Amino acid sequence: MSDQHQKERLLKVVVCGDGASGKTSLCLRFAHETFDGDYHQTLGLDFFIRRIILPGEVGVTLQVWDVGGQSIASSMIDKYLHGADAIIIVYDITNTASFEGAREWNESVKKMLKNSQVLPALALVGNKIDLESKRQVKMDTHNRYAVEQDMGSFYTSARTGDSVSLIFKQMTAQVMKIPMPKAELDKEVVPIVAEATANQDVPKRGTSRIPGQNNTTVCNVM
Ligand SMILES: Nc1nc2c(ncn2[C@@H]2O[C@H](COP(=O)(O)OP(=O)(O)O)[C@@H](O)[C@H]2O)c(=O)[nH]1
Ligand SMILES: [Mg+2]
Repeated sequence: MSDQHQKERLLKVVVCGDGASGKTSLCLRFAHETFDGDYHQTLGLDFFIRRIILPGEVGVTLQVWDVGGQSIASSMIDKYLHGADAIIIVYDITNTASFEGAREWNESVKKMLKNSQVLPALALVGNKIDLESKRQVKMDTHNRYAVEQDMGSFYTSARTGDSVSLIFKQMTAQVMKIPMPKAELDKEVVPIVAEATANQDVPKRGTSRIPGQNNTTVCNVM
């Protein structure tokens, strides 16, 4: 039941992983519904903000911290991670080294948080699934690592937008301990289909979804 007087929550979500894995693109897709095919290295830190509505009309504002890939070696990293409610570790499925980078990020994050009283929710994100034909990191490798490390597991494309808002909704629901109906989550998940690499046009978002089922009254991203 919704509580009219419930205070609106502000959550801190930190997005990290190796450079060029698609962190900024995922943040831009989530916060502004845009995609930029050019690479602009993130120096230090960027911020994005977006409000989402979870089941029960619970409004949550997400402050997303987009951490530059080189920050893993920076003395600022523990400050960036401090107080995070959720940490999203991104790698590029077409780049094995970036998966190794994701493991290193996870180990660093866990080391830094070992004395924290409340542990943030953790997620492993394999990005660039629109480039399925160039995949280097096996799904089995990803899945086993996510289970072993007790991380949420996602496959996304910042280019097409597939499953991007799913990460943020599901992680927020986990932090807020709000059950997400399976039917709602299923609407966000798009089957992984290889795309012809000759076509460089950005595919229309959601073209593989069932027509008329993109919008939800239960869980909206605003
Ligand atoms: N094909 C494809 N390219 C992507 C995707 N996400 C990011 N990119 C591209 O990968 C490069 C690095 O992305 P960026 O978001 O800057 O990576 P970051 O360094 O992790 O922030 C850019 O050229 C993006 O356009 C994706 O899902 N699919
Ligand atoms: Mg970046």
